[in-house]
Amino acid sequence: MNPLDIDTIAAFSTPPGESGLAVFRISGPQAGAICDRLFKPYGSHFPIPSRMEGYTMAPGIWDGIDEVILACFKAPHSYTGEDVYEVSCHGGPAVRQAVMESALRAGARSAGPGEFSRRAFINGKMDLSRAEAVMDLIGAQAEKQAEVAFRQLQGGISRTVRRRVDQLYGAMAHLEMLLDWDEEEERPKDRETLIQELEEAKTDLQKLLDSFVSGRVIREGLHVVIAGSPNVGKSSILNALAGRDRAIVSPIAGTTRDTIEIDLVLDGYLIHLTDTAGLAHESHDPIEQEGILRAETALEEADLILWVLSPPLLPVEARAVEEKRIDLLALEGKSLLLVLGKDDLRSELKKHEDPLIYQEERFPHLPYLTWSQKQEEDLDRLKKTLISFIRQGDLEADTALVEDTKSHEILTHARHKAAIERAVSLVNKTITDLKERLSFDLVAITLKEALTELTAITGDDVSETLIEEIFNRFCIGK
Ligand SMILES: Nc1nc2c(ncn2[C@@H]2O[C@H](COP(=O)(O)OP(=O)(O)OP(=O)(O)O)[C@@H](O)[C@H]2O)c(=O)[nH]1
Ligand SMILES: [Mg+2]
Repeated sequence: MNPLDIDTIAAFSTPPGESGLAVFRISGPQAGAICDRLFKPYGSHFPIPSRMEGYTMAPGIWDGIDEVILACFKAPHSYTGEDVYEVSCHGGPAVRQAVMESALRAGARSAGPGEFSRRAFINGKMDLSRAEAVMDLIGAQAEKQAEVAFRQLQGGISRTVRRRVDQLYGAMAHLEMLLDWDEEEERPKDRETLIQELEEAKTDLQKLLDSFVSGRVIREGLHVVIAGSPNVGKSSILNALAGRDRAIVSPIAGTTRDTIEIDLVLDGYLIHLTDTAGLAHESHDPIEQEGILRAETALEEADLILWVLSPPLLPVEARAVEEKRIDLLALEGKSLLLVLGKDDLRSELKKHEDPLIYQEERFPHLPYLTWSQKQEEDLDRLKKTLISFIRQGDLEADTALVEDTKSHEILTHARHKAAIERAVSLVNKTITDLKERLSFDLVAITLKEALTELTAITGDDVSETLIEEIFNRFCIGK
């Protein structure tokens, strides 16, 4: 595109409100000329690339309103690959408005969401998965989220995917060589070698897919829901994990009537924790019924359910209803941890009232944890179990033995996962077609489709609509 056809965009990179400083960015061919009109240097010259210089705002309506620092990054050595000017001004509403209005008046256009990053992508400064990582890094609330985003930003996923793409291109080259030969010249060994190459690529892609379970949880946070009958100690568990009295706790059954959601960070991992209204087995109170409905919705969205069973155990009829509910959740493939609560009362209980014996008899297949809010080590154990679940998808793994997120590449985006899944299924089809002795030109078409899926992850081969969709999710000023 002719550089004269590209307009110059401007936006604040810092959020609205009062702050010590605010950062304003201008990118495009006219960025220098616009700044020339807007700011008067303290010294005699315009900024030297990549050096901070002091300015006042130039005469005009906003004359004398602020002193700013300008940093200039000349194309192509900038975030967007264009000329970029970064203005640090004071971060109040009037100054922000002054800077923005002056820039627009001087010929800049207000940048849309993600437009700076979109330009960086178009100018080859970063690929699509790295651009997505920029957003993840900005949105990261917990250390591990930031860690995986930063690794993606450094090109971790791009490199892994490109290695797999090269692998498939290798197979493609092999296939094209065979295509040029006569059918009679084909040896069975050629097909076998090709199948082997494709099998290797498939295994590597599958390995990457397997990392998505923990990758998604790290990126989005783990949704943990505390559920069970009324008065079993659910809210007390939420408060213990939160380290503060967030939910009301009382000996009256039905204290929690609505779902209570909090975010907490454990060992750098983000957890969305939800306390629910006790699942009363018979209720005619419309508010309680609504609470139970909300609890059921939370259960549907949970990655992990802490089902609390505490003494006294329920009467037989209600117990059967609860057991059915737990069985159903397990059948649906939900991850369940039975929390055998009020463990401090166990020594006073008769055998038929003991939750531990009950669990062994009725739910021997489900993982469990004994819990008392009066035993400090129980909180530690519960936290460790949650961390091991995030890292390994396993409630009983030893956290000391579990690999850390740094040790291998992790897939965190649903978009990447879906593309790899499609690629795996296409590679599979290629293998089957080769085994069924389909002609090489047909096999090549399927393999090409698999390659297209993978290159869409890095954006090497991607539709305009997808680019639009991805960058529209960005914030303004990035
Ligand atoms: N002995 C003992 N009592 C506990 C423990 N945990 C909670 N309790 C008590 O059990 C009662 C109910 O606790 P909550 O945390 O409000 O129980 P809940 O399951 O949230 O109850 P609802 O919101 O009514 O469904 C309170 O009196 C708590 O003090 C525990 O570990 N040991
Ligand atoms: Mg409660």
